[in-house]
Amino acid sequence: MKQYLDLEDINDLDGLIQKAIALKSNPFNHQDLGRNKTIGLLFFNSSLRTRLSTQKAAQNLGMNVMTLDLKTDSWQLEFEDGSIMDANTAEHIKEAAAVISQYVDIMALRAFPTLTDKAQDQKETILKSFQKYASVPVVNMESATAHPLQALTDAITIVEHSTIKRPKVVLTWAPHPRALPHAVPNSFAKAMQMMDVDFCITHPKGYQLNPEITRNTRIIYDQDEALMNADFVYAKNWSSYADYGKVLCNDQSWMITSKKLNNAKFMHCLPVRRNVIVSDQVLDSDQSLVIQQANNRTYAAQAVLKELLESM
Ligand code: SN0
Repeated sequence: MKQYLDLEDINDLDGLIQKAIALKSNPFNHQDLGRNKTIGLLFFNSSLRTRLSTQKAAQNLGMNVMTLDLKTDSWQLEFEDGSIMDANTAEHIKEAAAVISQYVDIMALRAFPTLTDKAQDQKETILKSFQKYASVPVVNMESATAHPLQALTDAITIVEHSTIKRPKVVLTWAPHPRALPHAVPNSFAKAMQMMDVDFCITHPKGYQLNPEITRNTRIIYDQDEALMNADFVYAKNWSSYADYGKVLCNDQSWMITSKKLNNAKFMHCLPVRRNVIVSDQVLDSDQSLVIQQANNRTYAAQAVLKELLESM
């Protein structure tokens, strides 16, 4: 593996899931692989799980870790080619990415979407600029349109907790007071399309994800119908894609309750708004996998970093 920008960078998803599960049993087996190698974790946005689990994954492989909060601790970066930099941006991505590449062996980046400029978000300007001007592998820790480390985690969690060969997996939209990105549902949908699962998506009208991502996946507008006989229910809010970045619906009847969940397992990437996205009763029950899911973030990241280190 030469980079991990999106799920397309995975050759064999089933194989990578098994490698991650093996790392979970023996996390310190490859300490020599990362010796004298450094990962740089670069954040434009907040993080809890991604920052700590990626650091832990790197440390498990014997790597050194450096973290930089680009939004508060560094210079404001310019991404436009040919720009006359006489306003707020102090450093061009050309210099920044080249310089950081001399300090690290792998660069990991978090850069959320604007949710106002659809064209810029769809182009993945920030992630792609880092990739273009960096001379080391780049890992996506959630970009404008994708969160592939989360999706790999979700795939691992479903494989670990499946009791049948082809489980039914439902991705359901849930309400939220703020406008949230499409990265998590996009990547989850892509991962499910790569697996042998019975997958469907349910959301209110107006909340269609990018059709290039949902492709042939069944969309069911009636949430009760979609949830029927589900084995895994993955809840997530996202803002409208068509009416870009807008909150069109706040219908609390879309919140996941124990009654709606029935016998299914509950999944969410976290952070989750209690009693908005999902009821306390669900989150506090044995049917919730959110804590186990967050634990798997370490082994998903470790499996990816191991592939990158082995390709150097
Ligand atoms: C992010 C998102 O993409 O939806 C990160 C998820 C891993 N979530 C949020 O921004 C939630 C913030 C909130 O106010 O609840």
